Amino acid sequence: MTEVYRLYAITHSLYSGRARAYLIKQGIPFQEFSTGHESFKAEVLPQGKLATIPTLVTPEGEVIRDGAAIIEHFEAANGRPCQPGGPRQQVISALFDVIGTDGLLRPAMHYRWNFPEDNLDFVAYHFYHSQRDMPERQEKTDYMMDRMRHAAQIFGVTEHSRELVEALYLEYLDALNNHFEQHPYLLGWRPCVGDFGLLAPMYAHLGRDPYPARLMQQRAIRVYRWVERMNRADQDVPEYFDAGTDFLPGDDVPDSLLAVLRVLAEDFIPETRAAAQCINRWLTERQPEAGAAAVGRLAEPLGNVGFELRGQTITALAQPHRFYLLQRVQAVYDGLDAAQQQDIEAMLENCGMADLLTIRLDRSITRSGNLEVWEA
Ligand SMILES: N[C@@H](CCC(=O)N[C@@H](CS)C(=O)NCC(=O)O)C(=O)O
Repeated sequence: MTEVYRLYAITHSLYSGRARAYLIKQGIPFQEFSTGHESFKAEVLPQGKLATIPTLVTPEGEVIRDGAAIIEHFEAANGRPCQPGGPRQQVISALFDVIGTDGLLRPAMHYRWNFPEDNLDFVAYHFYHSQRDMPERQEKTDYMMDRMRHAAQIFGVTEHSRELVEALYLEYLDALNNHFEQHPYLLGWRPCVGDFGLLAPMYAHLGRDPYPARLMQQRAIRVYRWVERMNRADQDVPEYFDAGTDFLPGDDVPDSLLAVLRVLAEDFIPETRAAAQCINRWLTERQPEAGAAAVGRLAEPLGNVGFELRGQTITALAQPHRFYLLQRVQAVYDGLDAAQQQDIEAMLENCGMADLLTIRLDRSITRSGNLEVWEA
């Protein structure tokens, strides 16, 4: 009998889209439940620790909370099918994973919450149906929606910055569309871990809510097709001739992808730099114990940071999660010999991302018992 995994997730959730697509692409049988399902609170939450989605339950009953951890579970067990072999492609894949899960929250939140005429009914339907069927269902729905609406501001979208957030998003969308002209996935003919990370904001919010989905369909057809493709089990590349099956040969990273990163670097680099300074200051002052929660609702909020973007100041929450995933980019680089490191530095210089190799927290983050925690 086939063993079926249980994926606690919901259609409109940003992080759920990343794990779901991975399961689909890897042919892993699963059934999806919302956190409104009775079993979530009773059976899953005690082991998952936080009520976040996605959370996976294996056929043996093991609970894995967090999209990155779900993907890592299968990657480690199955010979890393979504990790390219060469260091250049490995760095790029890990980099898109961080940017997708943490670097595109501003446009994702803006295009969901700031176009209520187009989006509100659609979004409300989904929030309502992710709540348990109890008398306070509507109240809880309103509370969750208000919380997420507020998140847009916390991540830095205000009346003052919205034009800039849109301008940057459209430039990124055009560059990504251009990349997909030659390649169906980021690094060639199959998805890497970075494709799944990038899908997080590009599916539920930017590729599915009515206003941004229409924008994507009309302005960036190839990006829209990639979003569809990422949610299909087959390779789904009929519009490409001479399709291959693997990552690009020779550890090649196409210029078209570096052009995408060049746009993304404009806010990702100054925001990461400012967040690292803020979190390092906090670490010095607070000296959290080894094993204390670093990420999630159990962790203390660490503060807001301001950074400059095209002559404007954006204020956003400093989030350790970005650095948890950035550690993976840095680990690939740290494990290389001097010549290979120079090659990576040159590639990242070329797209404005080189500073990511040196922007580091004073303490590392690891996972323990389904939580991200500070190391000693
Ligand atoms: N680092 C986690 C983040 C998961 C997360 O924050 N998920 C959101 C939904 S997209 C959530 O469950 N939010 C509910 C809450 O924080 O109460 C992951 O990558 O899975």
